[in-house]
Amino acid sequence: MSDSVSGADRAAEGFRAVFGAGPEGVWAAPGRVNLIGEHTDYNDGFVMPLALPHTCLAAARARTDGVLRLHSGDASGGVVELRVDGLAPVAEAGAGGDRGGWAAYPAGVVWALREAGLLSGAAAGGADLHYTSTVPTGAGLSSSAALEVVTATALNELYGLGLEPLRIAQLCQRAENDFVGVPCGIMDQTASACCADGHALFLDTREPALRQVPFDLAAEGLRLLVVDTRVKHELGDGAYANRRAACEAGARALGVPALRDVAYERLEDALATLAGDETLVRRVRHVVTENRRVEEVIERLDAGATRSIGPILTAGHASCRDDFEISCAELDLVVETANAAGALGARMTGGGFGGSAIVLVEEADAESVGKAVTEAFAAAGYRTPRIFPAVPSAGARRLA
Ligand code: GAF
Repeated sequence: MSDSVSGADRAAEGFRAVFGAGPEGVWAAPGRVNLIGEHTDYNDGFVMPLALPHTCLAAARARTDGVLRLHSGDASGGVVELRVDGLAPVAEAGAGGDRGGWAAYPAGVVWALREAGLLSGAAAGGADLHYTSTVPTGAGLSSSAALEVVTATALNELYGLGLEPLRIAQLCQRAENDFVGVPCGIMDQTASACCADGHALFLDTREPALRQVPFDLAAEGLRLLVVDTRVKHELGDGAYANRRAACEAGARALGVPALRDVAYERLEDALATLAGDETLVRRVRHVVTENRRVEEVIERLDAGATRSIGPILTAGHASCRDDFEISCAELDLVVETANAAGALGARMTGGGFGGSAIVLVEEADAESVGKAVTEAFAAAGYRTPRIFPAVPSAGARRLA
């Protein structure tokens, strides 16, 4: 029995224990790492995530009385009971700084479905959902997006809505932006909804358009390590919104709809226009060069030159660190140590200010590089990092 099948059994069992009868089905949605393209998604730019084998599972059953009952096997606090017709964004509901806890994410998805006019008749009846997740939380690996996407995927089938995965991702982003109040882009939800086994996902966020790019590391004798630094710096939340605002200001100053519209070949001209505002210069330079790095990585992967993406990943890290200023000492230490120990390349992944880095290594070097990072963390007095391989895995799906 595979892990996901036994996981589905456990999720169904958990559902039965909480709600007293079996679920109609069990669904899964993964966390992600981003190979390249950081803070480009809200600039109409390019990203290239891949799904992890770690998933959030939802065992679910439709109801007919307009009630939503949510339970997590990973959180304390019991069943959260809400009325579908009473759902209101967390900020409006006055839940304050805590954003309403974990249940705000699935509740936000139901709200987004309702706001999109998708919940009428039987679909307005509510549901019982029990969750259990193996996606590390607070590690920048999109545990929240996995929770949103598994909820939407389950309800899509339970209610027969016929939504495509990309539409599911958009509704989940709406839930996070407008219900929970986090101004994220579309990358994480799209990765969780749309990724394919053995592939990285090239997403042009403007169209939006998707392309599955073969990324079979094992066949090439390579490994992509995830290094979860196990730190999350407090300034992360406000700083994300601050970076987004800076990008919007940069686009306005340059007279373009989004920084996507600044061609890499015209970057120097654009930066000259912004001269005098050094922070804006750095922010714009990151986004424009990062979009170019995504294109370069795809060119190399299409040419079968996977090893040669290593230096591009490391250059991406330098840009995140120096121009976008979203790295931190722990992430920098991973990148420096891994590269010095023989990695092909490394970079922070996700929003930044803590969370995880990725390291591309020859399979034969994976252990020694991981050991070097762990020892460097011990020497610096940091918490022991959690290191595991990122195996490109499937997006959201039904398990049972
Ligand atoms: C977070 C956000 F949720 C994404 O939308 C993206 O902006 C990412 O940070 C940075 O690339 O994961």
